[in-house]
Amino acid sequence: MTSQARINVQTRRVKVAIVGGGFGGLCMAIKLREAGIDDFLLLEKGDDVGGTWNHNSYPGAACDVQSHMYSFSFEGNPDWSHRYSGQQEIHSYINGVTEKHGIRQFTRFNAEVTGAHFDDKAALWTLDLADGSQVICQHWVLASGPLHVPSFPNFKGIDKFQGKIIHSAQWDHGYDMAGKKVVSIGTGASAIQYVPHVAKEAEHLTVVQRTPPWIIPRDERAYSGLSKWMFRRFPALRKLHRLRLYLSNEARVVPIFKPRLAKLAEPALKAFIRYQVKDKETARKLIPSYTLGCKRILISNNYYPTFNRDNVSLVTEGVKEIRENSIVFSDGTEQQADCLVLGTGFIVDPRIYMKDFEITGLPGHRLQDDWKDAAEAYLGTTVSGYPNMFQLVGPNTGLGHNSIIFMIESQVRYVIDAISKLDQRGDAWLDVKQDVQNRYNDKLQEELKGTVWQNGGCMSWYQQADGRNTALWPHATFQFMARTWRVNMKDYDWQPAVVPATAKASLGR
Ligand code: N01
Repeated sequence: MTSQARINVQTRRVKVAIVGGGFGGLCMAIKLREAGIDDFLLLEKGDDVGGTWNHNSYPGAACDVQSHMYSFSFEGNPDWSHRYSGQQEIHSYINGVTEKHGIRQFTRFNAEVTGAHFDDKAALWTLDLADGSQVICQHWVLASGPLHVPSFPNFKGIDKFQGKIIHSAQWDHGYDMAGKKVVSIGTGASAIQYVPHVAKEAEHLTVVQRTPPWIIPRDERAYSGLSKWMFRRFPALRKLHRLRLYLSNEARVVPIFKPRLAKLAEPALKAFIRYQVKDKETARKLIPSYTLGCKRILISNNYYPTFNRDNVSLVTEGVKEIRENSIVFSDGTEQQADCLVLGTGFIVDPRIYMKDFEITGLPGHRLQDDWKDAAEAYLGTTVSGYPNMFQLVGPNTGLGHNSIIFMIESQVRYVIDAISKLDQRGDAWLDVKQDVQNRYNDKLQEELKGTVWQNGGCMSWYQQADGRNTALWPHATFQFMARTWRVNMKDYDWQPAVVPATAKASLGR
């Protein structure tokens, strides 16, 4: 069926559709408007903008990148309360930016995309929505983020559990933990933030740790009234502050390539753990055995002291089985539980990475199949065989050392340049050449081999089961900005608006 034949009253036709209303989708919408493109629609699955910062509202949720860096370069906020802001403050920043740029009128909320299909005859994409409607567009931007689908480990017997199960990304604020026995599984970035809060509420909290994270102290300074006034009165000062934060974060890229340098910091951090945790055996269990930086380095001042509380215990045995009202560990011990909190992260299986719906491109291209072994894109933004489809925070654009918003802004600039060039040429679509994409990814994987992520002796969501890292950008962020500054015409096949058979043949498809 062609796109034309599918059009019905519930069909909306736009030049650009954006999927996801987090930082990425919002940035895309703002920059489209600035480029004079108002013919777009932002589709958001939830009932508000914010993406991660709308969904992840667990107690203690906060960002581990400094607020003046974790915000748009073009929308500085002089009023950040602290060096690192909490979820609510970030969410209200996102809402403020949405209002200021009038993006709400372009947004359809509760609009879950369930499929995206390219019609090469019409040179149009059709996005299917859960409510049965469709959006037909020339371009679309997948901005739903890589950490999108919560991971629920398939523990034996979990379906028999009679208590409450809460995932960190789907917190139930109506559930009262007071007087409850809580077992929390996972010790990643999310868990170390909610654990200190749950410990204060629950009668007893058992923290189940498979691999301890490296945690460094958090510089929690509040900005004084004078600082905020200065930032407001003299925006150049705020920009200088941001630049200083950017450069100090950027310097952290060096140990990524020199794991031996990262190791130099480990004795001090081990001493920090022993100093903070009174029980020697617990402190020993909290010390990682892999190189600092191999997994995401976390920041916290209140995680380690939580283990000094009488109502908190640490378990390092694996989960063997879950029963109606308890958890059984691999050493046979059993812990009663009223509530199970899963800080077990997100599914990063390449078949559903960035999306949990079917995407079909040019004939023979289905993203679930093309990404069966590994999620691959060109500059994390375009994928060969999927013309006029762009991704934000796509494969190998994640960071271990600086703000992802810097990467998003670079990608958005690139997408706008691609759309503008296509319009100038009067072409129907652009499609990154397969050999360009292959060469790019081969080189990237080569460069990743020397990094702490591959050689640090750990596994993390950065890696697939075969150890291949398809999540992170292994260079300075300004190098990514330089690479994405402009679209190199030679990297792409450009398809004329009318599709003569000869032109198709010349594309080799
Ligand atoms: O998820 P994770 P997350 N049995 O995948 C454990 C961003 N973020 O939601 O390490 C037992 O990091 C797993 O153990 P192991 C940030 O990019 C940022 O915490 O695999 N345990 C691990 O401890 C971050 O990297 C912020 O051995 C199991 C934990 O669950 C990303 O989101 C805040 C298990 C999962 O940790 C993800 O963080 C929050 C099993 N079957 C998130 N399965 C900030 O900016 C998994 N685990 C602060």
